[in-house]
Amino acid sequence: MKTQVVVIGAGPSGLLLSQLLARSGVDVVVLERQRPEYVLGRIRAGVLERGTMEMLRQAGAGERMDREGLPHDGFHVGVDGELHHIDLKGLTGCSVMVYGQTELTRDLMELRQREGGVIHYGAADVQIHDLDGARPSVSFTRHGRRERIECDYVAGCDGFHGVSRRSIPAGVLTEHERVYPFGWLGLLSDTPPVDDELIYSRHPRGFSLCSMRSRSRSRYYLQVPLTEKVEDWSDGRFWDELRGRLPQAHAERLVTGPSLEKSIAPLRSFVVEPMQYGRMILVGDAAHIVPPTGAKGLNLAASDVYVAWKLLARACAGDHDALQRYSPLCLDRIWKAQRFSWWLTSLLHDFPDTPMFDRRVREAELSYLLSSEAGRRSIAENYVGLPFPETD
Ligand code: RFL
Ligand code: PHB
Repeated sequence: MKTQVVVIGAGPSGLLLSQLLARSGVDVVVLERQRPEYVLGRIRAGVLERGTMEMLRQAGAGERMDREGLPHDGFHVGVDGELHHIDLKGLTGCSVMVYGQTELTRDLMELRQREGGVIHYGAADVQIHDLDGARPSVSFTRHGRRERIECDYVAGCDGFHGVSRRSIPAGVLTEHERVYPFGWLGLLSDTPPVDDELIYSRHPRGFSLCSMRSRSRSRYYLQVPLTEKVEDWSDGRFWDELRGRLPQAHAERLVTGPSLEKSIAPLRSFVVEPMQYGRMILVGDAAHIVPPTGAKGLNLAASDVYVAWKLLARACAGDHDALQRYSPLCLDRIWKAQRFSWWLTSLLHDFPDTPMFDRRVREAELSYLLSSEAGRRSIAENYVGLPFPETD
């Protein structure tokens, strides 16, 4: 088998990149380890930046998002029981869209299928060969048979635990990492959201986030120590703890119900440099992870896809040096999003063992920023998303 680009991973990055490349006339094959139902079962991101929305529309996958997504012109920050409003629209002229990653993935999957895209699900033991030569290939096992695809380029879109990053020889990559001493316990329920807008709250008992998927489906998160087990959190315990961290009026009107999903995600900041080796580039979570506080993970994946799409299309048209520009173009925006996600996480979460002086300074920083229009604008600019890199 032969193709121009092999995309490894059919999460949001792999699906969106393959769709855009195919529309630009590039021949693409996608290899995904899991079954489609498994990929759709992962409950993850909920907030899309303007640039991400625009990419989905360009890919021809924006119709249901525009119909069913919930545009949000602002969000709230709760500090010890008091709400502060960040007016995204007023401060930046931009809004964000609440539309679940599951829905976005479903839209892209169906579109790829309708347009005849090749996605091999259940591709086991993917191995990447000859990345530093002119003719790489990717082998995998499917239906008990080993198969091999020759290609010009490989796009590693296989997430943090994927095979692409690990296939780069030792000594080439530098990894930057910060692991946080807590995780997020998430709960999804068919209950109306407690507020029209998202609420990110700081509280002595720990951070909480009230988010949503629709007007009748809510997504809530609680900061929990890494030692917690999801089995120890009955729905009742979750709702009681959330009520305890919300401002009183919200606690009183919180509508509770049985959970549809409950899971704990550890928080991590991670960046690998460079994001390209020979004829392979790393895209999305394969190259970087942010703590979810700034809602940046999926959106960073989308801006990587934008650069990858433009440069791979150019490389496939004969400009073989185009990929050299991928890493520097992406990393500038990635580090700015890393900074914002780390900073918001630091301000809003409770860090055990923090000296009192440091706690008081952090409280003063948050209080200052929320009371200053310049401070709120800085938060808003980062939240709605910094401009995409210029690829021309
Ligand atoms: P994914 O989604 O991990 O997809 C990678 C795909 O690759 C497959 N794969 C392989 N395939 C073949 N061979 C192998 N060896 C393979 N190894 C892996 C996997 O099965 C999978 O299908 O990475 P991608 O596409 O880069 O997308 C990244 C996003 O999923 C991620 O950044 C976001 O979910 C992060 N995130 C959020 N991002 C936002 O922009 N806004 C948010 O509001 C937001 N909230 C969140 C989040 C992530 C969370 N968790 C659980 C980590 C909230 C949470 C709780
Ligand atoms: C979500 O709805 O899952 C969500 C929203 C905003 C975040 C993180 C997660 O910052």
